[in-house]
Amino acid sequence: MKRDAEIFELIQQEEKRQMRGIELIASENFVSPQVMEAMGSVLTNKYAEGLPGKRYYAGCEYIDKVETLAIERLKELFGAEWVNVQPHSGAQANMAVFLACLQPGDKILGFDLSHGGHLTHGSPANFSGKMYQAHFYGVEKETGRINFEKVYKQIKEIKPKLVICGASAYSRDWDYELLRKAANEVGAILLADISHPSGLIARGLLKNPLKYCHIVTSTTHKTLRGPRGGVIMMGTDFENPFGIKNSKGETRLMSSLLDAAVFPGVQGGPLEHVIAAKAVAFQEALSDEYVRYVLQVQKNADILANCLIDKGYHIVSGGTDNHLFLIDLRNKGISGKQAEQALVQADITVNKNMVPFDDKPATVTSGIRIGTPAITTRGLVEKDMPRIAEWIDKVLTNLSNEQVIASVKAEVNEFMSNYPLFHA
Ligand code: DSN
Repeated sequence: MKRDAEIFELIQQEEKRQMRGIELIASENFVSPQVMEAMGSVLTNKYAEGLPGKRYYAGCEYIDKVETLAIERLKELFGAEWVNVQPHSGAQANMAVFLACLQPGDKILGFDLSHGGHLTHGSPANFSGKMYQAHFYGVEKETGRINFEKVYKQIKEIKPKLVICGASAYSRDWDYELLRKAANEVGAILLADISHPSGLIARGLLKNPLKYCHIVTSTTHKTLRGPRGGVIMMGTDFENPFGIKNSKGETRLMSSLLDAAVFPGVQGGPLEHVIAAKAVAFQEALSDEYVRYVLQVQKNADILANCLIDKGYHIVSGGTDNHLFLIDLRNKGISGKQAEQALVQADITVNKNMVPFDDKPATVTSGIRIGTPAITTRGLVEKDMPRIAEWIDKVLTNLSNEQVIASVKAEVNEFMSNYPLFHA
């Protein structure tokens, strides 16, 4: 068959784009060659609806071993007692949890999207806000941080059926213990969506919610550095203390309700090539090299945030505990959209992002989000952060000066030509 020159040419162009730029989108990363090899394997040819040992299709003897390895490695990585590795994405992992635990119209309480939360935590634009009665908590105006005592009180007042913690743009750690205390007092289920910091949590750099939350979801492609996808995990809350029933009205263990919510609830056949790549990434994440990697991600984020503070930028909450931070650009008189557009001209990729109490719409925003997982995978370390801050500042203070932006782009391209996509 004739090779599809058009598509492969575009893939090559995308590879060049990734190679020449500084990737600061906090949710992106570069996978290892073996993760990519597993994703591009013959496993994509196989249907395997069901779970290992309980499939609706024949010929799953190798697939079963692959998925079992993914399950075992993920359990070890987070200290989980039960996991499901089939969700195609973080959004679908969350959807499965909602389907298993809630009835339409039930109250949920999540972190406000405009303060750093996620669409699937109750946004009116998402199924979670359309099908359930969504309430929100946010950060304090003065500190840019969540006041967990206040959230505790909100849980007691609202009495939601599900409390969601976790964010896509929050740079501080979470008080899972206090949230669980409040959840227990009102009989709520506590879900942590750790999609962003999961790699740092896995290797002990941040608190592990599996100790306190009934259910934990994550994507696998951010700090965890695996293929695009999702997972669901549980620590010890198997008993279904809430007496949730399945579609036949029978009380079931939470784990089997969640399995059934993934398939046949919200998905069909699992992507076994992606599950194989997840297994490879989980094994990588169990290695000593990966501990060094996540430590470096955290150090790079801290140093980059401080270099930008020194240049007069306002970092929401004053810094970071994890892999990312938000810059509130209002004191610089520019919007997130302008900043994003100018930086990408210099091959520095960030995303515009709402900041807490933003007065601009989501299509414009007053901020940008910056993360270090991808540049750290390429091999950048502490000494490189001042230079990146210098380039960012140069672009943002010369927004309409094409010559200055072109000179930064040339320096960025020259600098990044020294680094492979995946620094082993
Ligand atoms: N789009 C992801 C992020 O950038 O954080 C969240 O789904």
